[in-house]
Amino acid sequence: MLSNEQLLNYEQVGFIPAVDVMSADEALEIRRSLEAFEATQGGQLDASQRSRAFLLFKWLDDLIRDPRVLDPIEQLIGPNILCWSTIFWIKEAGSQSFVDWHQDNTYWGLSSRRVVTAWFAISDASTEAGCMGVIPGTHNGDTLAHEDTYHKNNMLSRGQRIMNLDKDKAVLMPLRAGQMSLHNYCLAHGSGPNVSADRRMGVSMHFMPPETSQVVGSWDCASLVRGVDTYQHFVHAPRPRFDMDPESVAFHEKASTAMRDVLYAGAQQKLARL
Ligand SMILES: O=C(O)CCC(=O)C(=O)O
Repeated sequence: MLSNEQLLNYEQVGFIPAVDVMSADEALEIRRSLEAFEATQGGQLDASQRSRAFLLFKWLDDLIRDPRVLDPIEQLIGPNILCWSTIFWIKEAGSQSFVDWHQDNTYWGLSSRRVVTAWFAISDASTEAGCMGVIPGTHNGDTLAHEDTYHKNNMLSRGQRIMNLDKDKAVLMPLRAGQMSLHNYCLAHGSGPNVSADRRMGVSMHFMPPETSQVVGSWDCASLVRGVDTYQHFVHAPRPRFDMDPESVAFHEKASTAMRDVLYAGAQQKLARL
């Protein structure tokens, strides 16, 4: 559980840097499951498999419902919780991949400013490996101007980045495998390349209160992971009974396409990144 001090600090700075979720051994089991799947298709995940993969992998559906993840989320947004999406962030050892500074509320079409990202470290996300950094307090200000760069190494859909950002106050959030960081999705955040000898493997989970609505896409879905949803603004996603359950895989196609349409709304190019 988060302390009162952590909760107060979250309101002010917009993030909580390192919360223990599980042991490194348990995280390694997750890594093994993911890498076993990657191996079945001869390498890395496809773009569409990066997003909303809780519809593909039972272990990820379990993670978005894990009390060790949800208890802190409940303290931040209340007892009724929808998971809008998950996204894999995998940087290969020595890769130049980076995530430029951005605020997610700019692109996700969600009406709420209270969406929380839990970024879970499947492998160590050290400073060397390109852990995430944040600019404290930016969640409380205006949404900053972004530009689409389509930079080849930027892992974001459009290679977007905040223009004219003062990065002097940036804080890095290194995590050990099995820990998560929490941040408000309006907070400016990003990460550098992975210069370590191991893959940096993480999955972000995006939680919102059910009064949230989708204001860009005409159809959207979410998973009810705790409590009740009296608003029904999102179609509730099915749960996979096992990895690659054909019913939830079929739903994933619609769900990941809908998310992609929202992320690329108004963009000049659609890249195969998400
Ligand atoms: O993995 C990263 O470095 C960035 C992740 C991110 O942008 C997010 O979780 O919203």
